[in-house]
This record gives sequence, C-alpha cells and structure tokens, in this order.
Amino acid sequence: MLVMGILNVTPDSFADGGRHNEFEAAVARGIEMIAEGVDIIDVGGESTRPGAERVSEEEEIARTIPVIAELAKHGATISIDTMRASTAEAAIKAGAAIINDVSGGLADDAMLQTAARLKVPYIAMHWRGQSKDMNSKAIYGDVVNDVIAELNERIDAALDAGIQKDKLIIDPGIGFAKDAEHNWAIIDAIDRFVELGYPVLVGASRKRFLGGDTPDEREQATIDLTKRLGTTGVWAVRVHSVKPHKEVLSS
Ligand code: PMM
Repeated sequence: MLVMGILNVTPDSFADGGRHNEFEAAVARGIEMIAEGVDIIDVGGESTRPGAERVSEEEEIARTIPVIAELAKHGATISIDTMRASTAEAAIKAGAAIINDVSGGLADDAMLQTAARLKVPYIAMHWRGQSKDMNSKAIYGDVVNDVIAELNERIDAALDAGIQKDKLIIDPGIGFAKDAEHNWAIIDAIDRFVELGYPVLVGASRKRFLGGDTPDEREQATIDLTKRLGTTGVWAVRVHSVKPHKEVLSS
C-alpha cells in the first residue's frame, strides 16, 4: 500500500504567515517527506475542513504552483489536491503527475474533460457539496450502498468524459458529508470499494471520527488504521505524518 503525504499550503498550516515563509516551510516539509520514503506528495492550497470558506483561484495557484515546481525538481511524485480544472492544469504543467479532486468532478464542469485531455491519473472522491455546509448533507439510507452508488455515477461521468479506466482512482471521502458512524461503516466495508475494480485511496488522517480532542491525539488511531487497511487491498492512504505509516506497513 502506498503512502500519500499531505502538504497543505495554507496559512493555518504554517503559522508565521507570509507567502515566502509559507513556500519555504512547505518545500522543507516536502523534502523531509521524500527522505521519509513518501510515495506521493499531495499538495493543496484550499482547506476542505467542515465549515471552510473557499479561496480564490489566484490564491490557490499562488500557494501551490511554486511548491510543486520546486518539489518536482527533487524527484517527488506529486498530486494536486484541487476542485478547479485551471489549478489542476497549472499543477500538471509545473510537474504534478496526479489530479486529486475531492469533488469527483462536481465542483467544476471543466474538470473531467481537463483530466481526460491531460491523460494523468485522476482521483474521484465521494462528495456531496462544498465544505461550508456539508455536515447537513450527512443523511443516508445505507451509507455504504449510497456512497458506492454515488461514486459509480462519478466513475461513469469520468469515463464518459474520456478518462481512461486505468487512470481512474476512487476515494470514499471519509469525513465529507459523513458523521462518525458513517465513516466507520465505510471503513468496515472497505472491501466493497476495492471490489469496484479501481485503486482505492482512503483519507482518514487525524479526522474527528477517530476520537480524541486534538489532531495530535488522533495520530495513533490514524497509524492503527493504516495498519488495518494495509491488508485490505486499499491502494494508498493519505496521511499527515509519513514515517510512522511507512514503518507500520513494513513491520
Ligand atoms: N481529505 C481532505 C483533503 N483532501 N483528498 C482525498 N482524496 N481524500 C480525502 O479524504 C481528503 C482529500 C481533508 O483533510 P485535511 O484537511 O486533513 O487535508
């Protein structure tokens, strides 16, 4: 199973602020992740936490593209975490290899066709709407069946847009319009997602459903989950700390 390291280039991730500090700190963390054996670095410039407001396209591009260009020089495989086709295209031009779209093509009408034209792997996550009010959309009959049905619609849309089957990766969208019991139900049934026949990415790192009052307190639960997912056929986990995950997977 691969380890995708999270590199959020947002002011709240690098506390002392300022564009240059943000760039330096992000590149330093990226280089550290490479040394720790990361398989993919997921660079994002827009927070998708519950309640988060959107950032402008200009801001997203200004945050992410210089970091991608620099880390590509260090030989990293980079994904761009964006809902915007324009940002995705700029990132691929700058050296990113994979598009990670938490909206599965729903946020930007141009995204699926752009991914098809660029012929790069495309991660389609299960999503029901922007983070600002997604918690109110956590209503399911059978969460596993419903998420699979909605993901299948995104798979069909991606294939219709011309994305090649072997370029498509799926993600159940842990924490996106889902409460704790939904997230656990999905994790308990992760083999049903693997059976769909596409590589499966799981992004559960330090999310609230893991318990604990702070993200740090959720770290051990995240590592335990990686160990558990390591035997399920899941393709990759998207995590904040790389080293403990590489270690637990090789132990
Ligand atoms: N979660 C977040 C951001 N991007 N991308 C994918 N594919 N899957 C996820 O679960 C996912 C994502 C939000 O988490 P963060 O705020 O800790 O980065």
